[in-house]
Amino acid sequence: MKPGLLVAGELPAWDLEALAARFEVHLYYAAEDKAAMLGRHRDTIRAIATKGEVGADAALMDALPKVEIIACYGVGYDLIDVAAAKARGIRVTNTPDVLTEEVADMAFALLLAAARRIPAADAWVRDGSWAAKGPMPLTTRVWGRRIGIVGLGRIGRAIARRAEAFRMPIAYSARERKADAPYDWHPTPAAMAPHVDVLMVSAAGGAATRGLVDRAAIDALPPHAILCNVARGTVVEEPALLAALRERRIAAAGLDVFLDEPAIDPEFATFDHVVLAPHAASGTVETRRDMGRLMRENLEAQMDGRPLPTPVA
Ligand code: 8YV
Repeated sequence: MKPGLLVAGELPAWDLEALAARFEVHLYYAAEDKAAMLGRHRDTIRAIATKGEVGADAALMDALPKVEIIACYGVGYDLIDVAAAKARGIRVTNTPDVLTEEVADMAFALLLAAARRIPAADAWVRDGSWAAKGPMPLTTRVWGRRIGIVGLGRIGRAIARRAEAFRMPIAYSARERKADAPYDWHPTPAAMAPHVDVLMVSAAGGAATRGLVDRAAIDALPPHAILCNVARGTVVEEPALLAALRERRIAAAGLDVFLDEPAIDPEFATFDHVVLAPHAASGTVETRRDMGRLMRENLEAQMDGRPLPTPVA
């Protein structure tokens, strides 16, 4: 008999098909009566597949006492209660590295789109403004501007590599100076903000970074600054960001993540100086296939009693 797998968040069909070869798959996200599903398969579900935006809490773990592993489809596992998992002897894995370059690409896509007003440019051509009114209003430069990266982890470093190619002076904020990073260090985003033209948020989510980019940081940005976030909505103090955008105290923003997803604060959509994306930074076919493969490798390794490829706990 195949072990049971609870799929907590929606996955592509190619992953579900591959998982079905090894597991009895239970689509929790699609179940109308979730409690009934948990009750029915309480003794056979040995693994949970979840996603960054879905996570897994202690109550779910308690409902499935045979679970040995929670595999996250994503690098960020801030919504998985890792302490609760550890206390129950449940392993936790994520999908690092395979999405790093993709997220860094999106960070720059949002930055370029916000600075060069790509959505407005596209509209200018489509709606006939070009022919009717002439050239669109001038935009602002990205290359050579000073970038400050909040969180110099894997993704932050991939963003920094791109920034080097754009000949941008690079700074980063982190609790500790990183001996191997040849960039200017600041202990907090607020300390870094006055010295940058672009504030790029790429820190891990979770309790430790909640509101890290706080009102002080946002208020310390120069008025021509562009803020981009490809991390988690929780990392930025959203009311302060909204106020800065509303009062035009910063020039623009490029945002892939928000405090409330997918029902984001509707005010974001009223700004013409903001470019929005639906938490899609890792969302290419190529990277999602790699993420799915790595998640499956973790699940299968646990079932086979082999070492886990990418454990976090
Ligand atoms: C999502 C992410 O998990 O990796 C992360 O931390 O935020 C994303 O890759 C992705 O949307 C999959 O659900």
